[in-house]
Amino acid sequence: MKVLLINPPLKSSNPDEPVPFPLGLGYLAAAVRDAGHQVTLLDGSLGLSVSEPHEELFYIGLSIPEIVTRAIQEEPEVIGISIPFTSRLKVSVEILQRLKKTMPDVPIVAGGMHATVDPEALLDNGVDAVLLGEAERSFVKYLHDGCIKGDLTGVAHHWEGSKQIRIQTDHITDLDELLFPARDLVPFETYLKRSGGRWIRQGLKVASVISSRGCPYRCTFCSAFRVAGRKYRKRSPENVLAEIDELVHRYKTDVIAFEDDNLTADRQRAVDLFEGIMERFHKLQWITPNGISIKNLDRDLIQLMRRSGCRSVNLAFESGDPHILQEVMKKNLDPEDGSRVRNWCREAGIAVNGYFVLGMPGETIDSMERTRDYALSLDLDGIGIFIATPFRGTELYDLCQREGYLDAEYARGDVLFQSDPEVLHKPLIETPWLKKQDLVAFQTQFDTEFMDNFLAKRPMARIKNWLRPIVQKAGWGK
Ligand code: B12
Ligand code: SF4
Repeated sequence: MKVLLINPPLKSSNPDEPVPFPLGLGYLAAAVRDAGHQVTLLDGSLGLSVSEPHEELFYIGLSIPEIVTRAIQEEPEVIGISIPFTSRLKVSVEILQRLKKTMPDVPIVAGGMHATVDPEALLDNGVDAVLLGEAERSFVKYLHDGCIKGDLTGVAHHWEGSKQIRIQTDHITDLDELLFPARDLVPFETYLKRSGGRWIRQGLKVASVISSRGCPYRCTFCSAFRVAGRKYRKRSPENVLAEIDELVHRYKTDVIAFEDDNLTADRQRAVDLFEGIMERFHKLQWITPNGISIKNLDRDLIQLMRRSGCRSVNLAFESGDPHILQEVMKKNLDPEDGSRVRNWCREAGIAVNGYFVLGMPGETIDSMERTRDYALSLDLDGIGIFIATPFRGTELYDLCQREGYLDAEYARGDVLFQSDPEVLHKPLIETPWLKKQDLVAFQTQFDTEFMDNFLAKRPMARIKNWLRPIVQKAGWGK
């Protein structure tokens, strides 16, 4: 069969946003090709960045008419569209409705994180089937038998006038059985050219790798378990090293970005993997942009990480308020744990970027001040301060809906409104303890204070920051 896989365009406040290779579609394409089908991967996020009138965000990627034209040229028998983020649902729905109009006989299948947690909305908007969760196996089965025959689980589709949803009952147990993502189906060098600059120097070639799936923890704002489950499944170090080998030798990658949900949940596997990297790839650097669990780090492991090329870690500190951290976020973490790990990283020479979330239910100005003071005390090398977003499929969403904390329009369930990236950029929770405008003002002030503090302690960074607008204006460094 001729299968066309589409990754939708994205929106970002940064026109130079690094565009990552869509790993999920890469895994899927490899599995489908191996089953004898002809696959094309059309990445709609590879393209120009365009600022749109009256919008705060830049549109990054191909326009919808361009995507439709390319799709028609491919003459596919099945189209698959990936919806990993809620923020890409709106544009995905626009694309698939146009495709349905132009090619009404071609079945459209959706998958990815948002599709998994909200399949009904997609069925209402023109999708023929949604494959829920991991889909390397189910997509191959679907292409063979459709939704009805066989033993397909993890699917949502229309059946005899109503929607039928069969949840995914099994995950792939041996991840080494999976083929490496089909990076050869795309101009992979283009991603590498646009990959630096986020948490690592611009100009370095960064490629993402997932070395394990699943996370046993239960953070209330997280939906990762809806696709990958709570059971930690890991690839063998040899299997991961073979993929890194391909990235280093075939694609000349400088940096590996591990995007695992929980890279070091199995300590011995982590040790074997890092020792393998140290022995085989002397110049390779690696980072953890998705965050790495503070709970699963110790001094010896951190020292080994540094020796094996780890240059920076992103740590999910989340909050400096013990109540918010433990009772509201259910992080099973103490701020003290974070400070200790931060010190071990400093000792080892690993830079630390910190993630924080403000505005969870129960958050007050006082608790946010505790978080800000905590963050400043950590003397971080970089920071991401996020406003809590109640994504579907999370405990946070259910709690806010139950308690009436959700923004009224967001709660109404209008799919296009709910998934508008402009909307998702703003606070969507209002509680008796904290007003939205106070939350936004605090976030801005926190960001400024962090930057002032950071620049005061780092003279070189101060000079670079001062030169940046001049360099940008002159067009150097591009
Ligand atoms: C890597 C990653 C990123 C990377 C890059 C992702 C990419 N390639 O585009 C970066 C750093 C850019 C990123 C950014 C963000 N991320 Co992120 N990210 C992830 C992470 C850790 C892993 C995704 C991944 O590669 N998984 C591995 C592959 C194998 O799995 P997969 O993509 O799900 O694909 C499988 C299935 O879903 C399915 N599938 C996928 N596509 C399709 C298509 C079809 C047709 C079918 C049938 C099946 C199918 O089959 C695949 C193979 O099994 C996930 C957590 C997670 N575990 O999902 C969060 C996650 C997806 N991110 C999340 C969020 C919130 C964000 C940000 C909004 C964070 C922020 N505040 O800035 C931004 C938004 C980016 C944007 N502008 O749109 C949330 C999403 C919540 C939501 N509903 O939107 C997640 C779930 C994390 C969480 N803790 O909740 N992210
Ligand atoms: S540790 Fe990370 S992946 Fe695991 S539940 Fe918490 S946020 Fe999700």
